[in-house]
Amino acid sequence: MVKLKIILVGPPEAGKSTIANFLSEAIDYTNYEYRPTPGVRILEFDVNHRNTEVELWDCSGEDKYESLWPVFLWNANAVIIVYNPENSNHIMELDRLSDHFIVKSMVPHTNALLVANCKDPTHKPSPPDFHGTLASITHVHANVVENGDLLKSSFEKFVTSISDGKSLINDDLGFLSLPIQ
Ligand SMILES: Nc1nc2c(ncn2[C@@H]2O[C@H](COP(=O)(O)OP(=O)(O)OP(=O)(O)O)[C@@H](O)[C@H]2O)c(=O)[nH]1
Ligand SMILES: [Mg+2]
Repeated sequence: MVKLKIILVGPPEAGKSTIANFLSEAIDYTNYEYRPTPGVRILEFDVNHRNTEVELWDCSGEDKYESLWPVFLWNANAVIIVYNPENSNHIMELDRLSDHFIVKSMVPHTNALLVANCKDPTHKPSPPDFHGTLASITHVHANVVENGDLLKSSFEKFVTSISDGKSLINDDLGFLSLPIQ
């Protein structure tokens, strides 16, 4: 059994909890009133029927929980950054998030995924012109309501690539994902 800790991070109201609920099939993900996640919520579920157990950490995007970022990152195998491409504040936040959760964390770039969560499916903004780390990681567009299948298949592919990579190395190397101070 391969166990993976995957953290979902990103600015407030980006849609992390909606995506976490959808992927884990935990509870209804549609039509719910926005309730900021207090700190973090941990969801456990199997993926791909291939002996992979995912521990998905649905992390709060609020600044007041920033002191918990090292806890979110502790022993993480992978990072998913969610943002709303229609929100310029979210786009401005991305460099800081990738710097902490990818660049300084030593989570390999292959274990990082950038998700543009378009809440309005009729509006397809062109992708921002990313540089550096953000340009080097896989970037997918998502809309759980309109195109959940695509999000689910992207997530499953991502999990498969991480668990394949993990089986090649010592499972106990999770400490490498600690941020460099
Ligand atoms: N229509 C639509 N609404 C969405 C979508 N994704 C998220 N929302 C709505 O956006 C709001 C915020 O979503 P959340 O998933 O709670 O946001 P979050 O990123 O977890 O926010 P924090 O916990 O504060 O960091 C909710 O009202 C959701 O219903 C989507 O794909 N389509
Ligand atoms: Mg949330």
